[in-house]
Amino acid sequence: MSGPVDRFENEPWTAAVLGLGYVGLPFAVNAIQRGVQVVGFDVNTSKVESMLNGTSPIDDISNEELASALERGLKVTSDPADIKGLDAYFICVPSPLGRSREPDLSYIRSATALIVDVIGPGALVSLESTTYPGTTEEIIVASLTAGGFELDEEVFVAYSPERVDPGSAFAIHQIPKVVGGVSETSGAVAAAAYGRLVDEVHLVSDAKVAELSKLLENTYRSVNIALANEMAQLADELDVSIWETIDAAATKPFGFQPFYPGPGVGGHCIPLDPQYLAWKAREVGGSIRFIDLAEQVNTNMPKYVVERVARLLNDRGRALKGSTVLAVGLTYKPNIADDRESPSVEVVERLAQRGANVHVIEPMLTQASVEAHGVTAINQGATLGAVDLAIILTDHDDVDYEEIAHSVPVVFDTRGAYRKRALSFSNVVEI
Ligand code: SAJ
Repeated sequence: MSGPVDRFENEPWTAAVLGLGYVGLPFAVNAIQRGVQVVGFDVNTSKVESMLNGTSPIDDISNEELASALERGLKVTSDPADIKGLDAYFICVPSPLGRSREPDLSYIRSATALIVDVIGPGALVSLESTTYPGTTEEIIVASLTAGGFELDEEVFVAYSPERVDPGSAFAIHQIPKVVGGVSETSGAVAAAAYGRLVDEVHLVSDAKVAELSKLLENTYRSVNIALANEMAQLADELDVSIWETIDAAATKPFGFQPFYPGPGVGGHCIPLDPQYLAWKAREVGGSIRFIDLAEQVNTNMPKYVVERVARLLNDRGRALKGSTVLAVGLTYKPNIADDRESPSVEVVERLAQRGANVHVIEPMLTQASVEAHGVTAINQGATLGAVDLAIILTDHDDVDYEEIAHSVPVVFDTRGAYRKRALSFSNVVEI
């Protein structure tokens, strides 16, 4: 009888993917394409229903890709009985923050409890959701052991951080996968399994290394974006272009990665993941001051941007109150339809609260979802004659920036949208 490593490495095996969102569904589709028989599980029955009808719930998987995966054997279900006795279980559920910005592990806990009820001997359980070091052991191992399963004899447990990048040019299998087992044996089994799913596995000595590596990746981004944001404010005081400065520094072919200023930091990774690390640091009495400082700088950007708008209007004899402001882009980054944690939303809500009449061009969202923020959605090509100032908050490709600059007195560009497109207008002011 072959051992578990050999089994996952060389024989056909089945997998459950728990959570069919922006992480789980691409994971499931990739696994099918790599020859693993997958049952996708989600507690959201209407999401499952619409997937069975061929509608993908996320931008990164088209309806055609979903249809092809279903044809190749992908099953999607809300019934735990459908994931009974499979060879591997990949947990891809949300790990949000609670009301006081503490880790909310409730989704991981409920997915684990469900697995304990359906898992059979010899199975691998791998957690993919971003979390603090120690979670895999404290929740997954503890639950399986309490359920009577002996680690490394009857079950194998690992952590492998999701590295999905919404809108990315990289296919899932092209992105190296960090994998850490809760033991050497579990690590070897998990590495064998992931070796079938991706081109490169980076096996580390422990699940905690894998958990911490993901938090380092995203804390690194948060801190460097905050540095860019703070430098932008200083550069404005110095009357120097931060964009030209960054481009100059970026000519250094080593030791510098460019990050850019903006109206703040959105999405479901960068604003949240570092808070998992900050929480754990506080719990163990450590300190990680960069996280708190980066959060202060980044979360202050919407206010800073509104002040710059007020200043620009004031310079033209207009008060913010009563002015008509055109905002371009509400989603948290270009060309994707996701406004979760988007700083652009805070900017337009603050502008409206200060009495501005805010119109929004947002090609990626529906009129209803735009106007839910108390602003007026307008289409490209609408008459802009009454606009006193336009602000570029998210620079989608599908926007006519020249038309905007030709139609309004001043454009406040927080994304370098005109510079990126080699468009030069004297009425465009950069952050
Ligand atoms: N942002 C800036 N300046 C920058 C870069 C980003 O203001 O220089 C802003 C963006 O506008 C956005 C937020 O920060 O509002 C986050 O942007 P992001 O580029 O980090 O994109 P995300 O949130 O989709 O991050 C994901 C992450 N992937 C995972 O967590 C698995 C992150 O680790 C990736 O590095 C990132 O995608 C990526 O590179 O696109």
